[in-house]
Amino acid sequence: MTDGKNKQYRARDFDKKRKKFYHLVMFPYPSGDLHIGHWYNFAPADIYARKKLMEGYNVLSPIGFDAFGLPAENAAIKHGIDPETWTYQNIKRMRDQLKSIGAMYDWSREVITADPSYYKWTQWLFLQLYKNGLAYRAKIKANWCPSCQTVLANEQVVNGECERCGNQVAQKLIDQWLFKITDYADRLLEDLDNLDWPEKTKAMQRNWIGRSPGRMIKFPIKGSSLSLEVFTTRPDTIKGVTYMVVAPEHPFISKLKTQISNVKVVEDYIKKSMHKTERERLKYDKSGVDLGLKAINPITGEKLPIWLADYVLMGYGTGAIMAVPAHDKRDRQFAEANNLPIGSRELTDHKDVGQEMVAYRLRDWLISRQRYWGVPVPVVYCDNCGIQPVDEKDLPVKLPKIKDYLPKGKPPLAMAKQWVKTTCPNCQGPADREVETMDTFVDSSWYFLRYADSKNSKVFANAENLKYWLPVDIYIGGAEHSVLHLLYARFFTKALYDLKLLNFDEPFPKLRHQGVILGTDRQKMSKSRGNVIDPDVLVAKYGADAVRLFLCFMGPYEQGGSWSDEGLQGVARFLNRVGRARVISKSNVEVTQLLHKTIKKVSNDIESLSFNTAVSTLMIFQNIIDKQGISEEDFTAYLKILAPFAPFFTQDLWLKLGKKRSIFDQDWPVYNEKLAVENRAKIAVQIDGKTKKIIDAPIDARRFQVEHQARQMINPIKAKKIIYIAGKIINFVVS
Ligand code: ANZ
Ligand code: ZN
Repeated sequence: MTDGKNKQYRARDFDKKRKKFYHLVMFPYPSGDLHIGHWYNFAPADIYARKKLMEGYNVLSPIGFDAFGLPAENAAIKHGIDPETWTYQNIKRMRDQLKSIGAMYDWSREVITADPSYYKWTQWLFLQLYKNGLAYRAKIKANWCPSCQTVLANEQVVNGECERCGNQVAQKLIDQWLFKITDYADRLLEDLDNLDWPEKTKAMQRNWIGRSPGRMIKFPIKGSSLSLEVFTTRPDTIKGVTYMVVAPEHPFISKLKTQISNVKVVEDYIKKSMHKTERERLKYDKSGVDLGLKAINPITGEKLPIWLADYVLMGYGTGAIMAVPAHDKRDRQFAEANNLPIGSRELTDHKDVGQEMVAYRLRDWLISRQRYWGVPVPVVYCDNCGIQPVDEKDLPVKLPKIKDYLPKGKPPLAMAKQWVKTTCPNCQGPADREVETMDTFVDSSWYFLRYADSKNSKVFANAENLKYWLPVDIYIGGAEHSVLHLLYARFFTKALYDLKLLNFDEPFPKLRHQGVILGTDRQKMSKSRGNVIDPDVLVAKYGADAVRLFLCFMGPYEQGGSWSDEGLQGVARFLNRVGRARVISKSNVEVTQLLHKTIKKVSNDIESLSFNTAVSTLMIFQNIIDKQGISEEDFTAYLKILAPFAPFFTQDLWLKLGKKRSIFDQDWPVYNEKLAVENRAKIAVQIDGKTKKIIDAPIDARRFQVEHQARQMINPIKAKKIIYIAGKIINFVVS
């Protein structure tokens, strides 16, 4: 049903009859093993896609592989396998595993970011950014792992140590490629307001961008024509300034070197702080050195000592501050530690001192990787012409085969001597290729565009296809991507919009995150705890449909839940009962009414990704028909709404009933509003007779359904007894 040759799930470009629906899940990294977390993202998301298909949409539900990155290279170093072989073997295995989920992927559009046919366009997009001033090379301080011999991104540094090898990370100034995402800080911030995203995710992005409006104030330096510029959010505290602080990297220091008395001490201090990571500096040891220089307060005329201290960061504001110990806690601690005056608390109305300035926490995006298994940065270095972009017609710059993947101070690509030697596209003289590769976040910042036209070899995607399919209608994936991936993809989209390559500037207007699955012990799944669930084993034993259903039933999709083997067996029994349903000539009124209520509830629940309540609604319906039987007409409708949850099982039954073709070619059942009216009740959820929450449930809801709903809101860990008064109260007796 879901194999690659089946054309049933191929999305059709420019379908005139149906509205498009672009349904997207975050593509996996081909680690070689599809785990239950992947299942939890993909299986319930597929239920949504299948319902859209049955509702008559032209659904695009693509899948691919985010195939570059370190694990392949580390496997190569450890086991001597070529990263390409390792990656493509894993992809082959994961394709089969993905097919076992029973998702309606359009495999004809599969993308693999490590394929030259894909990364040709990653390189092309890089060149567009480069030619428009959005990609640049600069000497910047980077986290350097002396053991891996490579630069690390901030998120790869955990407590000052390399995430991979655990070695102490050092700081090193090196030339690197960056994308100018800071140019987009304001738009990335403002446009969040219009996105239908989880509030928490938006808050994290706001925080990451960290926009802070304040003022830039100049303090003249005594005995010099220079002045020191500070960034402050509290210009009204200027009368309380008792000293100034500059960051160790501040250019001011080399400019005034001749006037600094204790140069040796200052240089030692600078050297020490250059070894610290940013995180270590923020730990704040209150250390610093007095430069022996004086600044003049522009309001009071007071002379203020200028200190050097590494709690002030060069990358924020102006890299220098006015310190106000009477108002600022950190300044106060520093003053106390270094015998500096505390000063007055007096506030001034000189709010207009200096000039307006906005500081951002957001830094430019460092995309250089000194590793092998990534997209080569498509530029060359020419002795005459400097950095030159590779001619677009010469793309892709293919990764050469190499033997030794260990970085040795220089990136591994530097060892491919033949490959490195090339000619300059500008003067035709000898030139060297760039040996750095791009961060894999670059690959995943545009893959959703490629799906619109994944086989195109002339452009990254045809403009008409892009216009038709994008933006994505719903994007579903893990909350761990709240900041980086989602921010970078938004940046790319905005930059390409400005370059007139796209006609929209937000890629994912609607985003949802699935929750996390805990083990049966309610702990995070991990190999060391031994509570990891292997989906392949479960699929072999219970079938994919049961696993899909249980993932839905386990808890609210966006919150997650804990695994339970009994729960899985429960949904498997439920499917058996559906298979044994007694089909009679005519349903009774109660069954038909309940069917329409069920259609309504399941339709709405899938729409809001409330898969758990949808499944319990289906189960309640099954309980009734177990007793009463059901007409073929009603049973057919029931099967259709069950189909997205259990695609294999329902399709089998569908054919057994003598129906033709696929159940997924059928229209989604429409409920009759008159039959579906539901009498609902407010039910008090109590612990020991005290009302904790009120839930809203159908008046005829079964006890287990109400209990299930109640348990999602409160946590009566050890209820001795549960008293249910139908339609009124559910009381968990705990003591
Ligand atoms: C004087 C002052 C008085 C300050 C006061 C704060 C409170 P946010 O809100 O995070 O933007 N600052 C400025 N640049 C800095 C840097 N590069 N490294 C460390 N600290 C820096 O913080 C802005 C405040 O952080 C600025 O306002 C400055 O201290 C400090 F009662 O100036 B304030
Ligand atoms: Zn040249």
